Amino acid sequence: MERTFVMIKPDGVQRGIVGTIISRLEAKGLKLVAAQFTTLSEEKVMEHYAEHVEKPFFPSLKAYVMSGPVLTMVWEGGDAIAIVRRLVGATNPAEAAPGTIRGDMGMETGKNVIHASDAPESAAREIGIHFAEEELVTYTRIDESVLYE
Ligand code: IDP
Repeated sequence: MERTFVMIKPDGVQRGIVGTIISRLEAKGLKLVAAQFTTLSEEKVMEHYAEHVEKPFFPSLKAYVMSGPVLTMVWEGGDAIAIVRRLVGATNPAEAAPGTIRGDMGMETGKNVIHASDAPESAAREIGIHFAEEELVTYTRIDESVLYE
């Protein structure tokens, strides 16, 4: 089982599509193991997006993700990191495939609705930034015995 960090960004919250996005992840078979509705501090944004701090778009990215509340979550499942990235779609919603969250629900890179970890190392790092170990809940979903071979 893998865990991945997912964040519904302020535009997703403002547009009232939090429930739709969660439904897609739940319906896929992924298990929600942590969630927090919060506004990101500057410190957390700098840490989370450390690889982008020097990029020209960073000031607008920082303003965007701090512009309102976000829903931070951890989802668990077999191959969860790659599966969630595929469900989320390409960074630019204008080019993201139909059927993906960004492809179906966004218009531009600067307002692309959702974040999801891109690799095991970034998932572990991002979960550690946003959650304490004891906030990750361990439980069995009742459909797990029919979801997996
Ligand atoms: P990802 O979110 O699909 O993993 P990254 O390249 O890691 O994409 O970029 C992180 C976030 O930074 C993007 O989701 C988007 O919000 C923002 N971003 C990336 N490139 C640009 C850009 O060229 N203009 C504006 N925002 C950008």
